[in-house]
Amino acid sequence: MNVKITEDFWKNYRNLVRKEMIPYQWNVLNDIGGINIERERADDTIPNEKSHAIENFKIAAGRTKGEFYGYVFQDSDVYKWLEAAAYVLREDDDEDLRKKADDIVDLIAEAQQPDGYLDTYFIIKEPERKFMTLRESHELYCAGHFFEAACAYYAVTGNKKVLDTAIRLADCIDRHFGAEEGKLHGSDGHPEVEIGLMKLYAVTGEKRYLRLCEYFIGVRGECHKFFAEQDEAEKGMTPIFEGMRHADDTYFQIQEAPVKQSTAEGHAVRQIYLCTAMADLAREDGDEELAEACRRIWRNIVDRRMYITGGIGSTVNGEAFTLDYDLPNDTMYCETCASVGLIFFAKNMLKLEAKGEYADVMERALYNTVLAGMALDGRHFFYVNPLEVDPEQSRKNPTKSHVKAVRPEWLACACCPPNLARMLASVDDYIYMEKDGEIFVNLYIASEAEFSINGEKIKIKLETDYPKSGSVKLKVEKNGYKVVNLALRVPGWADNVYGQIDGAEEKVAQEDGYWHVYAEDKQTEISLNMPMYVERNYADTRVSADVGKVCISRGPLVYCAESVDNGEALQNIELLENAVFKENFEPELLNGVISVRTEGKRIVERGNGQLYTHKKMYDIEGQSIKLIPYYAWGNRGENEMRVWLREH
Ligand code: FUB
Ligand code: ZN
Repeated sequence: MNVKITEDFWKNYRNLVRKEMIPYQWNVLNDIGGINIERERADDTIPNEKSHAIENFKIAAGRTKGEFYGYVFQDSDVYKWLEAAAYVLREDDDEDLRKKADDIVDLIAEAQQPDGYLDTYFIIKEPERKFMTLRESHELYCAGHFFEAACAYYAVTGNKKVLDTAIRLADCIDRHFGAEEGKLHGSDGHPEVEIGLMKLYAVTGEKRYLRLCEYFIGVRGECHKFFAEQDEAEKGMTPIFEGMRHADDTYFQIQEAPVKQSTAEGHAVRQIYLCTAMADLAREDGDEELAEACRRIWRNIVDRRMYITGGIGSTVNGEAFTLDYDLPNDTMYCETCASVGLIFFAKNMLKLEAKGEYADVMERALYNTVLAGMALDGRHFFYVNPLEVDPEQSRKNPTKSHVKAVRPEWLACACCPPNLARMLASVDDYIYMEKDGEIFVNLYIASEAEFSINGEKIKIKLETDYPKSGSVKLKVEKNGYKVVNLALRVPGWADNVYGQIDGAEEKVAQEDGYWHVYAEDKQTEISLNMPMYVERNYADTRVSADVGKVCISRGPLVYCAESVDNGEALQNIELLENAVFKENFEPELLNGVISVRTEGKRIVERGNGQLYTHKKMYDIEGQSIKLIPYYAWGNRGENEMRVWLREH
């Protein structure tokens, strides 16, 4: 499958990745330029002077002398950058970028130890503790990110060195971990290596990597004992990651065997990365029990623990899921990486079974939390994506110090920015899916794609200005005589959908969220019209944070109010139950958005200064309200913002 994006909305993002994110992140990782690195929350122990990520590799390779600096998983920032660079090069070659990426591959290979071991923290700082502190060490987490980068870079450039380095590392891990006697019987406190191993298996066909992935997933239920033994052996030594040792079992995803799990627990990124690998493995192995576990966790997330923006993780404590319907809007976590991970999980669920609802969630997370994770300039990033923010409270209330109102230039814990880069650079991989001889269209992103199915070459031209409108035209072209089966997703948000095939009206019959059609002739034109209206959304009343509130959306985009448009104290503005909404495309606003306006109300304080009184001390006045897409918030300076508004 070969896909080229042609639509402005996404082309802009892709250009941003190529022209801004990749060079900018390169500078950060190389400590070039005076970039201000913010701590992700108020905690003086967080290392925020510099990235040092590439310098760590240079020291490990013996090219320079110095100390390791940064988080123990700093290597993964470089790997994610390399993976993003691979996707950028896939779209269009760029000599300078390829040279930089090749040089990074050389450096990584040089840092690798003769036995295949690779992790700069342990090579530089504590070689005697290699594989001794898996609860905290992130050694396999970093390896997983390297495997992902290596597979992507090898596929695009044919660079054999990167693949060989990855294979040597995988073999080293395989020699050390497994059920056999003499090996380590446990896994990493942060799932990720499993995703990387599945990719390495796909590229190399080496079954040991598949089985190692299976081992790492299966052993989690027994990791408690493994970690306890490692803790015991380490007694008296300085923890690798201060504070992490005492996190509970759900944080490390070791509370039970994943195959038995029913709810999404603990650290959201860890949980979602684990699920991503579980779904991939379940499909590859035809393991129905594991697939069932994936379905249960999926249901729990989507029906009870996910924000309307596709954010996950309700608390900063352990960056974690909490309990059903606990979805506070102002103290939540909603880490950018967690929504990127949710997209990975959704994609693997789709590969397991083609159900439109997986793509619905993919779209929700992508167009809302993931895009909001980055400023429109491609150089500022959120780690945490609130649905409600008051900058003054974030500054002064310690329980909200993680909730930032303006995206920092970089973060000490920099997992999110390069994760965003690799996600946006590879969005073309999420548009279509081939499954059992059928072409599924999951995301409506204008593009040209070529497929080869059962020996037949098929070209698809997808024309649309989505998400501005929901009109989609698919031009299917083929040379042979075989019928092409297509499935167009009918998004969960869409009503009154209608379709046409070669100009003739067709009923859009839906099965599992798809409209299945086929193209017989050499050229077939299929249209799908999904009228986009301004819609109100209400939460289940068990979500106490949203009771009495309404959220506005239009197509896949969730909307929000900012005080720059609506005045301060957004808690006091109210949308009317029978409001009439006006949509207005504003080309100059936030790179061109459709804003939504309506006449609403505002509570106006008329108190006498007393905090509490026996009678209402406010008036209600009319107020014009303006809403913008959530993904674009926080691009006009420090500002209050709310997704859920009171309803009058
Ligand atoms: O532990 C590595 C990364 O740092 C996690 O994935 C993020 O949530 C952040 O904690
Ligand atoms: Zn992150």
